[in-house]
Amino acid sequence: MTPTVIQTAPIDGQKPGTSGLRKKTRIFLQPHYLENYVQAIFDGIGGVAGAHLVVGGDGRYFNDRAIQVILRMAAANGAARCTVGQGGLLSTPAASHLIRKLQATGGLILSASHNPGGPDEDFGLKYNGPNGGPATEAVTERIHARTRDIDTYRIIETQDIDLDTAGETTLADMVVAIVDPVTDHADLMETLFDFDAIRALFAGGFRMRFDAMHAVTGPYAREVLETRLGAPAGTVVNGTPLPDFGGGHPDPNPIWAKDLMQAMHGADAPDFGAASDGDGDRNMIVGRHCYVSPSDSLAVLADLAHLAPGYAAGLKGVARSMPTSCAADRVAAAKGIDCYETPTGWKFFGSLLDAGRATICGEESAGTGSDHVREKDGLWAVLLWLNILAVTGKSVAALMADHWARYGRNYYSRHDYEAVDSAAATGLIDALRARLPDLPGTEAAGLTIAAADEFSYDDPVDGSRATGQGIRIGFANGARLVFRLSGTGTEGATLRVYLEQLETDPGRLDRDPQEALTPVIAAAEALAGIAARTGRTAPDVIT
Ligand code: G16
Repeated sequence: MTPTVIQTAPIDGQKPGTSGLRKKTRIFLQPHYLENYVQAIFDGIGGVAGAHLVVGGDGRYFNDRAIQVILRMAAANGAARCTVGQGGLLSTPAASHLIRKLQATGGLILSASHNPGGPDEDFGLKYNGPNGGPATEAVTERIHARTRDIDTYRIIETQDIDLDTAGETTLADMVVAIVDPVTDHADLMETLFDFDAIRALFAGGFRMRFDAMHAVTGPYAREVLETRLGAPAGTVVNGTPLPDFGGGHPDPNPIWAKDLMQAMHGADAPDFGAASDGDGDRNMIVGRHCYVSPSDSLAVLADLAHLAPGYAAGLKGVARSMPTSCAADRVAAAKGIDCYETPTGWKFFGSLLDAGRATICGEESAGTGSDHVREKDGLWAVLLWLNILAVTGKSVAALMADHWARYGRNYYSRHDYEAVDSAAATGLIDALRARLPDLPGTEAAGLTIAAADEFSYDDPVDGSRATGQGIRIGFANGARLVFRLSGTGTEGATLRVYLEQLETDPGRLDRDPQEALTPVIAAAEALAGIAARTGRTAPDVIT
């Protein structure tokens, strides 16, 4: 089979965002769109001659077709081997693990994460490097640069590969290995957690509901929770991956995982609830009548991870993205370990994990993970929680009360304004930026501003610098406000406003977060003029 060289031309807008290229599916379906981007990835990483690539995705609409194209292009570009998840499925953490385990060159992961799927919804593609983590900024920039001067791509014209049958086949000179996507990841989980203790928990009548949201984690969760840990059949709900996620948003938060929230707040609520997203890297944790915010989850896991065998030696350090609440910082301080503050994007944790500076990382956007892979890992977070619940014998609510009593509570919320006019959103951020030097010492809605800056990050390991990573406003009373534009949306701009208020008064640790944050919400409006600039008087999503 001789590779065909197809003439093409650059297509505007192929700039990767926070996590690879995410666009409306119909944009990806345009002639040459996918092919241009795949060739730009191959060229941007210096070619794939002789390479071993891991390929898989979250099963959304176009996943299977795109994989066929990627395989034919990999073969045409001289790759030696592609390892593909059976049925084209690989959760993002499972792909990260496979890259590391097989010492592959890297991987192509097809997902738009928590965004809905279907011909009129979203699609995405990202490249992960040899450490199993998302491409660094430098690699991403090379890929983007290549999209801007691309003139040809290489592809083999042949029949489709059977993605559903495990085993090896060839495509021109390239070996294609179709592998069970679940087993390796489940085996890795067994090395980290006390499966006997969790098994005993379930055997004792502990009840759990895991909502896989019709996305990729269903088979992983069934294997681990129901088959290996003995949770009753039916513990995993919505466990079959569907191309359109059953018409929902596979976004594990109280808004989109409403059924789970209702079940966990009902009269006969299970002891523990969890959900994961489209590609299995995000998680939501909820106890009986007790939602745990992602920032609090990170802090509790950092505090109690030593109760799991894989972390018994303690943590080397903790890292969180800048907008994530500062709850983990106080845990790190109490333990005498470093806490790193990075820009939004899991790619920024990679160098800290590789260098052994951080063991656990987390983000307000429902991602937590550790150095076992180089991605966030939804099922990992759920299992660490289960391990902690099994060892302590406490409920989620009791653990949270203990945590806040010891460390204080960072009331936290994120307000999202979606599909905002891009110019209006950029104007809002620009106006705030211009005022930063004058803000300290002034008041916003009665709160005194102590500090104001735009976040920049100097990676302590590789020295790379990332600028323009969000506007930070710190208040004298311990409150904090962050404004940033999302890098994962596919329509207009998404303005994210992150709100935080530290509370240490023991009598005020059990308030409704939105109520506790009312003064900070007012300060955000006073400072940014959100309603006037965007025409929106309320956020679209509050998490
Ligand atoms: C990605 C990144 C995360 C980031 C999230 C939201 O997650 O890996 O680090 O926190 O997007 O980013 P933004 O605020 O720019 O929309 P995922 O789960 O979507 O791959």
